[in-house]
Amino acid sequence: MASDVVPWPADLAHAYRAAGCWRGESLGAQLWRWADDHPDRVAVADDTRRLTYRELAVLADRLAEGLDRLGLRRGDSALVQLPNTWEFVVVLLACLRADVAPVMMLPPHRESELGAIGAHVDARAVIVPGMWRSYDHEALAHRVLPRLADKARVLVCGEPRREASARLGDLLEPAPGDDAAQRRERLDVRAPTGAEVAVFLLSGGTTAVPKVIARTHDDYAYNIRCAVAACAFDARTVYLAALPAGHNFPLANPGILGTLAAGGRVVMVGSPRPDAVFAAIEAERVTVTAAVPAVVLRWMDAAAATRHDLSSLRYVQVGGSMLSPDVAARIRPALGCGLQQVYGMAEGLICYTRPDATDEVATMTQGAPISAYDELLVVDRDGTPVPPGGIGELLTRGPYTPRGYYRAPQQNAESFTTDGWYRTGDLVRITAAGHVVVCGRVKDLINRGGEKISAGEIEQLLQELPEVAEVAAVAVPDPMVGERVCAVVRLHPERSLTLTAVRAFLTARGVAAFKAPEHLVVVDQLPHTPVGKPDKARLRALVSATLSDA
Ligand code: OOB
Repeated sequence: MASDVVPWPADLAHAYRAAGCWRGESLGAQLWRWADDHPDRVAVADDTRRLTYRELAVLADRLAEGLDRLGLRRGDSALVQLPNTWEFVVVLLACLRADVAPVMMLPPHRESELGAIGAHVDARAVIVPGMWRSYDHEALAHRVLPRLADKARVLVCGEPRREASARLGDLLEPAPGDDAAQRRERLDVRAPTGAEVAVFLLSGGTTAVPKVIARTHDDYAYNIRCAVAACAFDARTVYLAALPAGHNFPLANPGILGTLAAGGRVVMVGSPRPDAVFAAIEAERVTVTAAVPAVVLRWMDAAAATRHDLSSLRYVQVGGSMLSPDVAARIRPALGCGLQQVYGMAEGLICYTRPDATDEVATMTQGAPISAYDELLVVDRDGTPVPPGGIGELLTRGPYTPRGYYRAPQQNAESFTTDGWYRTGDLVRITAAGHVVVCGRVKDLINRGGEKISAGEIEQLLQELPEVAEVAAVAVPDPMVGERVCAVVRLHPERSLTLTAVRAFLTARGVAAFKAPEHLVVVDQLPHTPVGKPDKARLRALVSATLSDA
């Protein structure tokens, strides 16, 4: 595995260790430190179960050995596609204890995503919920098995319907003579080093060649510590995970792992719908939660009429896509809590406005980096640094921003400079006080309510349609979700195509539903750039003119 992960240069790795950023301790080993410190405190709750820190550690260890019995070995990986439930947290920690890297898939992903990513990482297992929202994830998992490693297994959280699947509940049961202390020792002995892969995150806008980010124990643990400090999480923190837990934001910024590291309580809720979220806030006295702008807008609309008591909520953290200053300013009046803006990415860099920020900073900026070792550089199209305060593409490096994607040398040549800077594809300016303001982007993706959709992926798929001569996918601004996908197509002579047909085709190809175009514009000619690529700027103008006429 090691050679597939681009390492930090040796001198920097040494410096990060010397500075105490990287401690050489696995994330799994930390679990027992937390459990020893406060065994009886509630660590995780959902609407079916509450687990203390000690129960969580015992269950995670049991499952870690269960994964071993299923044939998963140190250094293997497993696709994890679970909704926000207590089991998600147990599975995550079991993987970290077993040195099996979880690949953080999302519940809407289908064959296309699970297959491509599972093949890319050579996954040894798929961990799914069985039935979830009327969809059979167990059947989905079995369909993708042929693309995964030899003898890969399906593990079902719930009641499996096929004999070949393993049942998560069975692996959580104590075996005769179950001895937590001995098991803990057995697992401690095989604990990974800091440099090994802890989790695989998916990059926003996964392309045909999946962009998978290997986060090491050292780098992720450091990221989590810095996020906890920047957000002042502590033992009194009650964090509600309402966004899909596999995203870097709710997973570790500070999210689930940061709350546990701080000794607080994590509350898992299966949907970001206002009714579910408000009920959980009231029931658990939630103090902080995270949302993308599209979700916080729904909460704000619903809050006026709610009968639930939201008074425990101190902050809502908002990030993942553009938040307008106007919406930002309405959060406190609508929800009765403060706003913390977050600008971050699965690739590493995380910025926050701090809890004690002035209203102006909290509403107008996306905050400052969490580590003094984060390097930020704003450059123009030629890669030349712009003058202070100027707008340009943000490049970044640092102790928790890996130097390349996993097994993707060609993609890396594009996405990273030769001296290791990650090209975020975001247009930003940095204020005199050091706060980042996101102004736009140069990368070709569509940000639909925080879910990133690669234009290239949609174009490649739609090009398979026999009716389509040429296609471009562009973002259409939307007041609720920020952006929606619009497919602009030139058809072969005498052919026709409807939006319904486009969407049905993508469903049949096993593509996550959130990626399907919500607008279709048929044109006689696509505008091109001088090098012959579809001219996205002109296309966006054309689409907004066409749709506003309609
Ligand atoms: C988060 O992570 P990803 O990997 O899904 O997406 C990263 C991209 C950024 O490059 C940027 O284009 C966009 O999402 N983004 C924002 C933003 N935060 C992220 N665009 C405008 N304003 C913001 N505040 O989205 C993510 C990961 C960790 C924490 C928070 C968000």
